[in-house]
Parts: sequence; structure tokens; C-alpha cells
Amino acid sequence: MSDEDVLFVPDDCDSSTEPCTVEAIAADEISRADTNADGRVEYSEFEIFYLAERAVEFLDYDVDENGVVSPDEFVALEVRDLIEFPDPEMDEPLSAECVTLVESDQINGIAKACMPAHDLRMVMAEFDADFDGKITLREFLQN
Ligand SMILES: [Ca+2]
Ligand SMILES: [Ca+2]
Repeated sequence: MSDEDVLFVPDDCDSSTEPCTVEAIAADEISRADTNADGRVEYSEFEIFYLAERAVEFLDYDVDENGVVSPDEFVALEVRDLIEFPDPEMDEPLSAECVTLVESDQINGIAKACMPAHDLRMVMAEFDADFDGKITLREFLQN
């Protein structure tokens, strides 16, 4: 699967009534954003490119490929980045339980082990617009 040809089809996506591919969802987001419909094509093209890149990022988060990113999936990738590129301004070091989970590629429970509940709520609130505890591609792109 190349970056140019990403098919994003959530299990419950009905392509006859809603966009299911990365490009279709990105294009749909643009037409919704372009309220005065002035056809700023060049900017839109840039936006589609940008959103498609973000969508690929989303796929990285969605480890079990069920079309939504759970808190565990979200934290797993964030923490992996943190271990690779430590943040010198981080207040508290990652817990031993957290590091063990990351190193053994465990996802279940990683959000709880790696992030204080309060911080996790803040992070999720940023993305999870409908507060159902999962981040959809659309929610991710709107952030
Ligand atoms: Ca998932
Ligand atoms: Ca949600």
C-alpha cells in the first residue's frame, strides 16, 4: 500500500451514501468548509493533499484497523514517539508499566498505564467531538 493509493473503508462504511476513501472524505471535508463555494481550487487541492497525509497518519494510529482510534491506540503511538524522541519538558517520566507495555507491543490498557486519567481526558476531548470515547477519521481530520 503506497501513500498515493490509500483505501480507507471502515467496516460499516456504505460508499453509496457516504465517502469511504481517504480522498473522498477529504474532498467532502473541503466542500463542507468551502461555505461560499468560490472554487478556490488550488487551495482545495492543497487541502486534499494535507488531509490525505493526515488520514495516513490516522491509519498508523488505528492498529486493529477497525476504522476508529481508541484511547489505547492513540496513546500507544504517542508514547512510542515519546520514547524515541523524549520530551525534556515532560513533568513525569513514563511509568515502568507503561514502558513494559510499549516494549512488548501491548496496546490494551496502555492509555491507563501511560497517561494520568486527567491528561487522557484532555487529549481525547481535543479529538473526540461526540465524546463516544473513540476517534473517527472525520473527527481526526477536523482537529
Ligand atoms: Ca482501532
Ligand atoms: Ca468520537
